[in-house]
Amino acid sequence: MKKILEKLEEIFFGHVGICILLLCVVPFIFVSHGLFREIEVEQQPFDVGTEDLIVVGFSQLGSESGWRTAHTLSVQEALTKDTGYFLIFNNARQMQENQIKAIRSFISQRVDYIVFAPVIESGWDTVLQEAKDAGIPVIIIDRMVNIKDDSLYTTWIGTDAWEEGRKAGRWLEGYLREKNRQAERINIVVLQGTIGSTAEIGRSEGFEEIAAMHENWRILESATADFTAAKGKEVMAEMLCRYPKIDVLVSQNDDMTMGAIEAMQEAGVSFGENGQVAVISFDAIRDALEMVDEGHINVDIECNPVQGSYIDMIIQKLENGEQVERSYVVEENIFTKDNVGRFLEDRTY
Ligand code: GZL
Ligand code: ZN
Repeated sequence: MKKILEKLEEIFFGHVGICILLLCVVPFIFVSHGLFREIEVEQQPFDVGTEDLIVVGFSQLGSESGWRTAHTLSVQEALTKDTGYFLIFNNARQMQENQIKAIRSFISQRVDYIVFAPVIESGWDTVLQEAKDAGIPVIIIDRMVNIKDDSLYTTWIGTDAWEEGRKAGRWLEGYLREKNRQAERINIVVLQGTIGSTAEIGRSEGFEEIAAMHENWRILESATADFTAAKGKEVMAEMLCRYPKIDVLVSQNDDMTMGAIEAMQEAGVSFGENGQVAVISFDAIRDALEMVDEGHINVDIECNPVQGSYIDMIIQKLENGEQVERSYVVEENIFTKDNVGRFLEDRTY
């Protein structure tokens, strides 16, 4: 948008020419040239040119989990009119085609930056090439893309999903040592997130890397529950029917863990600190940390959703013509009953 205004400024001198043009002619030109194509993207009709705001199109992958809600909030709180931004937000409801449509609409609206959290890693080469051809920088956030030409995005902000998976494996090693069960056969089931998403790939591979060092660990089954509580309950209920003895549940986000806990309660299977099934979860959202504190979840591997401020810092650098890193990995913790208490009170998400 800013680029069009600068162009118009070149053609007509003085503000009057612009105002007259904007008020009566420009909308017609845009509509007749299809620049404002009808799109199912939730967008506020942004006030063209009255303030010098940086227009950012944000394609969020969904609203599937408590973590995602916190992630969206952190972006919306960082990119406000007060901080100099006009944010166009789209929720893709965990469907890649909705994200591609949203990115295309941002391109046709000539936003200044595109920010997006890719639902899965594959399938982005074409639309990111279109953004590059339009000269719009792309900032990837949270999950990662798997593309041929890495120049199609400017930078990535996120978390180390592989390290999160390894942390889960290392915690289990310590837990079994403590219980003197290192040599016992350990039956493990895994609730995976969206298959092909960075979080699922990293957490699966990271945990399996540690599990491969213990031939007495048996991963009975890994199945996706798409990061939602409802699917988590459904898949866990099936696993409880299929496997008479489950020693460990590895659930790749807290929402699926909450669903799985309901399934275990309904099946009369004990879990958590003194239960039959040790529960390993990921995300560390507040509700789950309370369950760590109560001993219902043994350990929660944090994935930090507070990433919005990184976008603001990066865009400011780019606006000033400064170099930015190729990636920004946010800090994260691991919570057990021993340390969760001191984090609970001021946990905002
Ligand atoms: C992790 C993020 C995952 C969370 C889930 O980086 O992509 O997506 O772990 C969310 O809660 O659905
Ligand atoms: Zn409780």
